[in-house]
Amino acid sequence: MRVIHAPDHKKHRPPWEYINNEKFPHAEVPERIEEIVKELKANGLAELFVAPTKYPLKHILAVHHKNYVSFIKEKAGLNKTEKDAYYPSFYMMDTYTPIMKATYDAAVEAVNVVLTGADLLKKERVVYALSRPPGHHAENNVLGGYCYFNNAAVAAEYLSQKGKKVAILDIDFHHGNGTQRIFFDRSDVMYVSLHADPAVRFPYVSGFAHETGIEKGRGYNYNFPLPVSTTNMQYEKTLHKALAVIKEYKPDYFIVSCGFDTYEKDPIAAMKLTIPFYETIAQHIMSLQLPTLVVQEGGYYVPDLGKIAYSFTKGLLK
Ligand code: OKP
Ligand code: ZN
Repeated sequence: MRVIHAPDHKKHRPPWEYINNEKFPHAEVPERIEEIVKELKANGLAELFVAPTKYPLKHILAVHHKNYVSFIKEKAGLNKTEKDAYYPSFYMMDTYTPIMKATYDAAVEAVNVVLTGADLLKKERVVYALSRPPGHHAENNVLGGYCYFNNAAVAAEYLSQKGKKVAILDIDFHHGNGTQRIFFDRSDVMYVSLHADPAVRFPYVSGFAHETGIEKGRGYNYNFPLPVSTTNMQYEKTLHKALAVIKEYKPDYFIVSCGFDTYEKDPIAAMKLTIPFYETIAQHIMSLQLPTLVVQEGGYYVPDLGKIAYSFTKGLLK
């Protein structure tokens, strides 16, 4: 196993999110990732860490529209200090996802983190990519939900070349509308997601069970909306169903969009999963015995993020 981590994300620090015109301190802070790094290293896993290598922009452009990519680069450049925030006027789905001076570089680096992880799957059965900012809400030309470039989607597109099949399991509390949308018409990348019922939770507009794909992608998209206050036991039952679907698909690669905002103390979510249960989730994931790339998405209760990630990692290492 390898853990991929890079420093540039720390300069990307969105100050506020606006929810119904009200201003809240932003939940997606650099300390999230640094807390995970600290705890994994404190538990003797420091030697697993590797820095990412740089990849050409073409991998991002395979998933995102070129005007959208240059929009983020250009708007980031308009900010004079690291505290300036640009709330975009278009290419946006919400008021939670400002472009900061460091956003473009951080988002590019997050993609480098996951692509480095993808390449390491040649020799590792599992790789944990500590990507930040997260990615699963970003569509081809839409940013939102704290996401700019869809890290998991770029990795999936990269790994799906040469006729390979990729399955993405999204276990973040929120539905990954971006990932779903990007692969909705494709059969070579399957998207399977467990998340809080979008009728009442972000992103509201997608993640319903009847969304099963279109054209060639019909039957290759699975949504498992769950009650907002789902417990370990309920979650595990649905996880079994989701993994059965993936097993039957027989993918060559397995990407896990891994959010820890299903945790019982998460400040922006409401499920009831406990720290030891993340080890169980990871064990179930590893039971498929596929080359597995874990891509960090959300998770906002910073004081326990390290413990959650360590619990999850123990399951990956079993
Ligand atoms: C990003 B990821 C909370 C409002 C919703 C946006 C949530 C983005 C989640 N009261 N804020 O999927 O973890
Ligand atoms: Zn989330």
